[in-house]
Amino acid sequence: MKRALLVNPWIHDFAAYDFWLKPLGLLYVGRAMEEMGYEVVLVDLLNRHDPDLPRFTKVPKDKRYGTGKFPSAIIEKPDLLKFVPRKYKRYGAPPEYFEWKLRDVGRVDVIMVTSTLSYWYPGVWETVRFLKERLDAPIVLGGIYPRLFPEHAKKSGAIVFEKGDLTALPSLLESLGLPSKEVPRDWFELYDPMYELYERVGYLVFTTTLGCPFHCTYCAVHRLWRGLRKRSPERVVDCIEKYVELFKVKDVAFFDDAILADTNHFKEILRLILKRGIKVNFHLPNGIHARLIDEEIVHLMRECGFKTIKLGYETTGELQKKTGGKVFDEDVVRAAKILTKAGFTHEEVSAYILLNLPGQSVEDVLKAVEVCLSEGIDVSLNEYTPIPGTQDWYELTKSGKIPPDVDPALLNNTVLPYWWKHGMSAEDVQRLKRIVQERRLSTLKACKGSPQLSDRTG
Ligand code: B12
Ligand code: SF4
Repeated sequence: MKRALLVNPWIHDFAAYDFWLKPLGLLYVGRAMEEMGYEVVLVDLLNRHDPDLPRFTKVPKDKRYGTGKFPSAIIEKPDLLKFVPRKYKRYGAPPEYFEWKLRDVGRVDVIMVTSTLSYWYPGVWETVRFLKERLDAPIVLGGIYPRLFPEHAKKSGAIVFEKGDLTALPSLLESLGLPSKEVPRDWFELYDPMYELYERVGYLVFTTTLGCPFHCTYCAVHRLWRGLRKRSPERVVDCIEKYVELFKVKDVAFFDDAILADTNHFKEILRLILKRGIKVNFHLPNGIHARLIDEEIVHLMRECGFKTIKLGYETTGELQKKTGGKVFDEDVVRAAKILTKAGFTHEEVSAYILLNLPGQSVEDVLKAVEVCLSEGIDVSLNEYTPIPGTQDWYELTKSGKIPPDVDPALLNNTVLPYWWKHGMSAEDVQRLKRIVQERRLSTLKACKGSPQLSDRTG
C-alpha cells in the first residue's frame, strides 16, 4: 500500500496565536488520499495538544476554550524583514520533535504540505527544506498560499497544487506516477475531514459551506471558491457528533466564510445540534454577516451554547459602500441589539474592525469602535493586508501603490505599516490601538467583567 504523509507546517511571524487553527483543507486532502487507497499519516507541527509534544518543549497552557499560545523560538529574520523592529519567531513544535516524528513515520511515497496565510511562506519553505533533507519522496504544496501566489510558491522547491477543488488532485498524482482515483465532484458533501489522524486535539473545527456570495473589495474569497457550496445539515451534524464523541472535546469552531449566507441552512444545523443534544461550546471566529442575523438564529445559537461570535463590521463611513456594502452601521447596531437582548455579553460578541484599509481614516476606525461599545459589544482590530485577486489589489497595483511582484512576506499585516507609504504608519497603528484599548477598558469595565483582548492574531 502506498503511503502519504500530510504536514501542517511551521509559522514564521512576529506574532501568532492558536485561535482554533486546524489545517482543515489538509484533513480533506487526507480523506481524498485514503479514498484513493493510500495509508495516510499526519505530522501537525501546530497541534499544541499532541501528547508527545511536552517531551520536546514547554507547551503553554490553554487559555479560553482550547485556544492558546504556540510553543515558539526566536529565529533570525529573513533579510527583507530585518527593518522590522520586532522579534521574529518560529511558532509550533521544535525541530527535534519533527525529526523524531519523521523517524517514526518511516518510508512514504508522497508528502503533502498545506499552507494558510501567504505571508507565512517562510515557515512553509523551512518545512519543505527540512522534509527534503530527510525524506526521499515528492513534496506537494497546496492551500491558500499557492492558490494566491502560485509562481512564488514554486520557488519553495515543492510541486505546487494551484487549485482549490480536490477533483484536480488525481491528475496531479498521475503526473507524479502515483496511483489515483477520481475524486467525486460532491466531495464536500461526502467527505468528513480526517480528524482520526490525530491522537489528541483540544478542539475541533468544521465548515458547513465553502465560498461566499458577497464581493468585498479587500477579500479573496471569490478567487478561492466559486459560488456557495453547502454541506447538508444532517452530514454536518453527524460529522460534529462523531468527532466530538471520539475526542471528547468541549469546543467546536466553524471556519465558514459566510455561515449565514443561507440562514435556513444554518438554522437547520442549529436545530439538529439541539435535537441530538450535542453539548459543547461553539465558536464563530470568522466574521459573520450582521445584516443576516435574526432573532430566531440568535435564540438557537444561545440554546446551542455559542460562546464566541464575531461580526464582520470592518469600517464605518464612505468606505462601507465603496468596499462592497456588505454591512452598514445600522446592521451592526440591529445585530448587537438582538444579540444582547438574547443575553449574549461583550465577552461573547465582538465586531472585527479592519485597520489601515486603503482610504480609511483614523476617524472611521474610532467611530466604528464607538458604535460597538455603545451597543454593549466588544471590538477586535485587524490590520489590513492586500491580497492578490481582490479588487483592492487590482487598484493598488494599477496605481503603482503596491508593486505587483511584491514579496508576500512584506504584506504581513504587522509588517505593512513599517514600509507602506500609502496607509497608516507603524506609529499611527500603535497609537490607534492604544486609544481603542483605553476606550474598551473604560467602557467595558463600566459594564462589569474583565474584557479579554481578542484580536485575531492574538
Ligand atoms: C478560517 C479562516 C481564518 C481563521 C483561521 C484559519 C487558519 N487555519 O489559519 C481565522 C478566523 C483565525 C482567520 C484569521 C485571519 N485570516 Co483567514 N481565513 C479563513 C478562511 C475563511 C478559511 C480557511 C479554510 O480553512 N478554508 C477551508 C479549507 C477546506 O480550504 P483550504 O485550506 O484552501 O483547503 C483546500 C485547498 O486549498 C486544498 N489544499 C489545502 N491544503 C492542501 C495541501 C495539498 C498538498 C493539496 C494537494 C491541496 C491542499 O484542499 C482543500 C480542499 O479543497 C479563509 C478564506 C477561505 N475561504 O479559504 C480566510 C483567509 C485565509 N484569511 C485571510 C486573512 C487575511 C486573515 C487575517 C490576516 C485577517 C486579518 N486581516 O486580520 C487573519 C489573521 C490570522 C492569523 N494571523 O492568525 C485571507 C488570506 C490572505 C493571504 N494573503 O493569505 C483569506 C484567504 C480570506 C480573505 N480575507 O481573503 N482566518
Ligand atoms: S469579507 Fe466576508 S462577506 Fe465579504 S466577500 Fe469576504 S467572506 Fe464574503
